[in-house]
Amino acid sequence: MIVVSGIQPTGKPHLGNYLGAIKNYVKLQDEAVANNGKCLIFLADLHAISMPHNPAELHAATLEMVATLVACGLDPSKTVLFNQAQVPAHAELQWLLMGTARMGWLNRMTQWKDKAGKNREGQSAALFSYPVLQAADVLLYQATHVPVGDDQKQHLELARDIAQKFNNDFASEEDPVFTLPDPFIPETAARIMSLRDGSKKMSKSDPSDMSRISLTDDADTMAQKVKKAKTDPEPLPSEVAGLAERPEALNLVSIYAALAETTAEQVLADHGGAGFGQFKPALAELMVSVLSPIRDRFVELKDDREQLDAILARGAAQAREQGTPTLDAAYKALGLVRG
Ligand code: AQP
Repeated sequence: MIVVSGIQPTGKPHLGNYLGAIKNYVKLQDEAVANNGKCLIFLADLHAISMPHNPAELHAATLEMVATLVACGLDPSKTVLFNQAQVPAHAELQWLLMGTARMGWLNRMTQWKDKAGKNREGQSAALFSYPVLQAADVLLYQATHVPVGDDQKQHLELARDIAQKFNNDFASEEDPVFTLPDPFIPETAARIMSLRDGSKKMSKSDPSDMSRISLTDDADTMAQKVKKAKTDPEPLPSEVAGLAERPEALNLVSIYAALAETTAEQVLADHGGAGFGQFKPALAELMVSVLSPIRDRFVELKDDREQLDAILARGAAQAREQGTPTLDAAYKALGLVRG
């Protein structure tokens, strides 16, 4: 069992990142330890430069993200926690895979289409080839389990296609260079939506801070955001089918279910018939009880620069060692001569 996943230090991590991905990092970290496996979680700082960015903010956000992940329960003695920029093998393997990835495959990626919008010509080449770096990130360590939110499913399928084609073209079925990774997507909360618009996913880059719950928000801010969340005038139905045309109501019920570690059916069995005037305070109370301890740990850790740097340096050294055999095998399979 080799667990690998990453998160971009492009802003403050939010409830969607937590319920869709980070919670599963922690769960799989413990399973990996119990099964003599490995867990590697990285800050995707190389991905972060695919969009316009401020270098000083990227550095600060990278350290904040480490503090957040540790506050959420990632334990650097169990998980290899590092940033991509300290492990050059990620960028090297991306280049080696660029000969295998097809333009048509990348052109079909919905994240590329969404982020580029109508201005494709004006986007960075890094944004277009972003999924190839993602493939390198997981293939480098022979990942078996990749905990991600639903929005990353397509990129992981692409990583499998790249691995399969590379193995077919340059290796053999008996002795493949890469393992085909499987996504690990939560059943509830695989895609948490914006609090302002139930058709858009909650995102760090949304210009409205009211659209997301940041893991660093204090209790009052969280309660305010839940109170102001967009809803409709109807009371909650008693069955999930009743949420079909109500994306904002479905989102709040899903958030409640994921935080309470129960199902949407159970939430509606308990709260069906309630209006949002009743349901929102209950949701805010639950959210604060789950997220406040994370925020408290984050506040303790965030200014301990020495500890955060040490975590990243140690993790990077382990990751460099771990990735070497696969990188060597990829160079060799391609017939590239190295020293
Ligand atoms: N709304 C979401 N619901 C569930 N899971 C989510 N993830 C992101 N948003 C949601 C999952 O969080 C992990 C880390 O994501 P990321 O930061 O690497 O990239 P992202 O998907 O691009 O996240 P954002 O917040 O939308 O960032 P920006 O705005 O910078 O692009 C991934 O596993 C992702 O699935």
